[in-house]
Amino acid sequence: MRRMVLIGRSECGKTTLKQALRGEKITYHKTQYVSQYDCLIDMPGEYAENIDLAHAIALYIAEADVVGIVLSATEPYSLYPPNVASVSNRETIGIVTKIDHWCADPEQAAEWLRLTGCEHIFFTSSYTGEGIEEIHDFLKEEHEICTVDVVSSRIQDETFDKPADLKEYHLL
Ligand SMILES: Nc1nc2c(ncn2[C@@H]2O[C@H](COP(=O)(O)OP(=O)(O)O)[C@@H](O)[C@H]2O)c(=O)[nH]1
Ligand SMILES: [Mg+2]
Repeated sequence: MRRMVLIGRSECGKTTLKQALRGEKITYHKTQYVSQYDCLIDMPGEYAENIDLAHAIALYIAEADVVGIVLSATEPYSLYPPNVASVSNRETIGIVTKIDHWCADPEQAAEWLRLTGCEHIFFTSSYTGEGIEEIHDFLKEEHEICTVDVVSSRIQDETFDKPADLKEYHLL
């Protein structure tokens, strides 16, 4: 899975989305610090709301493969300046959250996210699970991941179970 950093104001649904993406039980948890060692980097909304903290967002973008700009479908306004997605050199996607909410206006949120420069928009509800699979598919690695286990079992097979083919390794 590619590493994604979630950016968005407090209460827009980042932590709940993270729980849904990880298949965890949905429980309210106020984010107090950045989970930078995780595959999903979640940060307190204050980082997006406070200019002094906002500078630190660049550090976490550098740690990630994908930037997820999160906006709730219930928002009456957008926090993001136009074309802000272009300041990052990572692939940037827009994530509309809370589409199940009774006062949700997903298209309005998507329009604001398109203005930031996001071309790919995901419509999600962490409560109903809508859109979660699409994000999983998007974050999937394109190539096979070679874990230490895979490498060591291949070495075992090739070196110990049969004599090494020296021609194949261009040693003859
Ligand atoms: N209706 C609805 N509410 C949600 C959804 N996701 C989050 N919430 C609620 O929105 C509030 C803030 O969510 P949270 O994930 O803590 O936001 P964060 O501050 O961005 O991490 C909580 O009360 C959640 O239960 C959703 O998909 N649908
Ligand atoms: Mg949070």
